[in-house]
Order: sequence, then structure tokens, then C-alpha cells
Amino acid sequence: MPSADRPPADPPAELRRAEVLRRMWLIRHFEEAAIRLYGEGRYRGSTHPYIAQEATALAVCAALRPTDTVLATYRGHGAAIAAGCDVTAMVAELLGKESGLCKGKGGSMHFSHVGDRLFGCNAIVSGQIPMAGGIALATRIDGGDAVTVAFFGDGASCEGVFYETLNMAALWKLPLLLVCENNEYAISTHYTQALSVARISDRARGFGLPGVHVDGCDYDAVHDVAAQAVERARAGDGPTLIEAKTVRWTRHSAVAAGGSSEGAERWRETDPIPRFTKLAIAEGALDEAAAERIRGEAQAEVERAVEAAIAAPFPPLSALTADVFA
Ligand SMILES: Cc1ncc(C[n+]2csc(CCOP(=O)(O)OP(=O)(O)O)c2C)c(N)n1
Repeated sequence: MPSADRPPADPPAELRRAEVLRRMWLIRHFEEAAIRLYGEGRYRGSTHPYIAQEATALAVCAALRPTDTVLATYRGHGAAIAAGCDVTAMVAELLGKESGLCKGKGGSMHFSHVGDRLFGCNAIVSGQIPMAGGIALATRIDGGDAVTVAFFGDGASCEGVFYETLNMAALWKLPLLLVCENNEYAISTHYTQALSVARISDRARGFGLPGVHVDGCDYDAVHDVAAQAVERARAGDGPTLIEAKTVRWTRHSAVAAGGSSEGAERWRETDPIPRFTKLAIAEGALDEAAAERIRGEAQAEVERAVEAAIAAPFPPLSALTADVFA
């Protein structure tokens, strides 16, 4: 058949509007459950919601292949879902259960599942940036074509290892995407109080790599920028710094305050989910009933995961030193 007569090819599942919306709601409802379970005292430590930032991780990960690698922060539940991790195992991990993503030994801030290309979430601010550089270097040395993505915050972009990684990754043209999620605050410090330049993406210029600023709540815009950066990295042309501008959820974590209380609900103005839903409906990909059905199904999936996690056993004492390396 001549190409003009051929029906357009179906986009891959992760790019279809219904599937993207489903994953957005999975992240949103997962985070709501994480906050609730924390409030009920079902796990300790802290939890850092990815609410309001869902579009960024989903759009970046949709530009990747299954063999690529993702690293994220303690605010990493969204990246884990975007990377393909199982929601039931994620809730179990929150609660420290044996069926958890890391057999209950990682908790909210350390989700990791190599089988789903998630090479770890890190509680050390910026810790994953040089790790991602190292993985990208290993790929280069091994002659592979995988791309590594590191998600991190605006605060992390002020740490020394960020600059060291930019320098070496640009010098060696490593297959790396540095995705800075500028949600405006590092706990209580607004980024304008911490940056010597107007935009985090401006910092790329000093290292000789592209720096791109994008609206992190605009799924399609982030996907376009990420797809170009992935192509560049895979072609051997080196890293890209992407600044995805978002607005942080109400506060830094389920525990701590931080940020201005009068601006606490400002994230609702840039919330990517209603925006994406509106777009999908306007395009005719969904109608309102379908969008609501998708939301309800995602919520039900999370609630089933919560019930399973609560009922699941804790690891036995004999597992205490298993998977521990010294
Ligand atoms: C090396 C290090 N310094 C300080 C902290 C304490 N800390 C935890 S989160 C955080 C703020 C980081 O903000 P940002 O990078 O903007 O990410 P966000 O939490 O906004 O996603 C700080 C300072 C830490 N965990 N690690």
C-alpha cells in the first residue's frame, strides 16, 4: 500500500492518551495513599509526594527504551511508576514488607528495581547525579547504546557533584539526560534565593552542552524535549540538561513544612492532570466519562495494593543481613 493510503500507525501504549492519563492518576493516588498511610503511622521516616509533577517523569520515561536506565530522588515514586515498577510492590515497600520492591529494606526514599530499569532513588541530595554519570560512562566503555536519566531538584543543582558530572559528561560525550525538576523550593529555600543565573538550564552553557527550559506540567512539551535529548545521547553527541519547571505540592514532605504557607495550594493552578485531561478530550482521544473511569480504575488499583501490602508479612529476622554487602 502506498504510504499516503496507509492508516497512521498506532502510537506505542505508553504514548496513548488513555495510558498516560492512567499512569498520571496511578502516581497521584499512590501519593495520596502514601500520605494517608504515613499519617496512620503504618511506616516511619518520611515521604515526599510527587503530586503536581506527574507529567515530567512520565513524559521523559516515555521517550526511553526498556534497556535505558533511570535514577531519581527521595521524591521518586513518580519516576518508579514511570519506569514501570509494580504499584503493589511499591506500597509494600513503603510499609517495609517482604513483598516490597526492595524486600522492604529501602522504604519510601530508596525505591529501586533494576528489572524495571530503576537503578535507585536517593535520599542524599544530588547523590544520583554522579552515579548516573558513572552508569553512562560504563555504557560508553561497554559500547552499548543505552541512555541514562537522572532526575533531581533545583536544590540539587547547587551541589558540587552536579558541576563535576556536567563537566565530565560533556567532555566524554556521555549518553546522559540530566532532568532538573525545578519545583521552586529546596525545603524552604526558593530557587531565586539560591541561583546566580535566571534559569538552571543556563548553567549548561558554561559546560558546553545544551540546556533546555521546558514547562514540566506540559506532557507533550517535556516529551518532545526529552525525545530530542535521548536521540542526541544515543547518537553519541553527549548529554543534555533539561530544566522542567513545576510547582511543588503543598509542602516538602508529609512531615516537614517548608515553603510559604500562603502559596501552599498554588500547585493546583499548574496541576498537569486536569490540563492533560482537557487536551485529551479536546483531541477526541477520550470523553469525560472515559477520563473519570480511568481515574477510578487507577484509584481502585492503588487501594487493592494498599490492602495487599497491609496484609503482607514483614521480612523474617533471618533476612536482616541478606543482600547486604560489605
Ligand atoms: C547532601 C544532602 N544535603 C542535605 C540534605 C537535606 N535535604 C533533604 S531534601 C533537601 C532539599 C532538596 O531540594 P531539591 O533538590 O530542590 O528537591 P525537592 O525536594 O524540591 O524535590 C535537603 C536540603 C540531604 N538529604 N542531602
